[in-house]
Amino acid sequence: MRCRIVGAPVEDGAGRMGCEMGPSALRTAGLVAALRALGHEVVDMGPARRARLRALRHANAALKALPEVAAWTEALREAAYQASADAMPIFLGGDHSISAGTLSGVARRAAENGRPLFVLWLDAHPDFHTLDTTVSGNLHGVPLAYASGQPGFEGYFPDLPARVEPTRICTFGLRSVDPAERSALTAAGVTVHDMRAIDEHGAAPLMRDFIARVAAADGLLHVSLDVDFLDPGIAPAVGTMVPGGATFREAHLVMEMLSDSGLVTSLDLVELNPFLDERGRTATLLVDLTASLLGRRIMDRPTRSF
Ligand code: B3U
Ligand code: MN
Ligand code: MN
Repeated sequence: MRCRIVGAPVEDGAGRMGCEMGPSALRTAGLVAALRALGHEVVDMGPARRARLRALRHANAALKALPEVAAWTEALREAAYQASADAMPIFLGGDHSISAGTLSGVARRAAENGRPLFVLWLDAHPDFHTLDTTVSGNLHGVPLAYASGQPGFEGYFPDLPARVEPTRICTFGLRSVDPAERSALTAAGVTVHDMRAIDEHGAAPLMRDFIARVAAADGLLHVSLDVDFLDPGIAPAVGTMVPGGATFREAHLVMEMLSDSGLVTSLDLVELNPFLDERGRTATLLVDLTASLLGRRIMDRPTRSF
């Protein structure tokens, strides 16, 4: 497999600073070497560059950094479209607003190739606010709504070349959902496997069903991994700590099942805030999860010290 690493040092969409250092921390934690050790060709594209800012005014006074996030979306959409031509892009966030760009870029690629695009959204939050419904105004709360064509982004975010069909989205690990998001998710037909469902059924059968759907449709699969999918006890480097997240083994099992499926065509690693990390443990965990996604088996896990 050829992987293209694309840096997205963005923190404008988060409520606090630090995610800009995410790509550096993931590189320091050995992402490139880990993937090469698995036999993959890794091309590090370096950081993407933000597009030009446009003055934007919106009725929702809570919105923060709208021109910045819109400009990053434009740049990352292009970077994602290019990088997905001949490789599996791995986007290093950056806060989750980067997925507005990465998803719209890979969606355009999928549409041009005549393949349905599926999305696995591993996150405590659905990030399904629109510019009108967000209360915090932090734009890492909107990328999934934007990329799936929910209304209200026209004239602010770039026009969508192709939208992600909401019924092909599976959110996994949710445990913090705002009322406006809940009704929009239901109306749009997005699959929701919240933490309660994972507790009750286990991650494996839920993943197996979703993977079977993607395989049956001959789909492409974009995985978006927000650090807060993981329990804060194992992944402290995150701005918003939401208790009750995925365990170490639940998260690895998801990645191992995805690896076995051979279906994943693009990946986001987002919301790592290295300023809040403890001796690099969250960055290291993300590298190990990515290695599991790309073929590292449990019996191959080397001993690590922090
Ligand atoms: N839904 C809330 C909280 C949130 C979303 N994403 C994160 N936090 N990381 C919001 O601000 O929109
Ligand atoms: Mn998120
Ligand atoms: Mn989140």
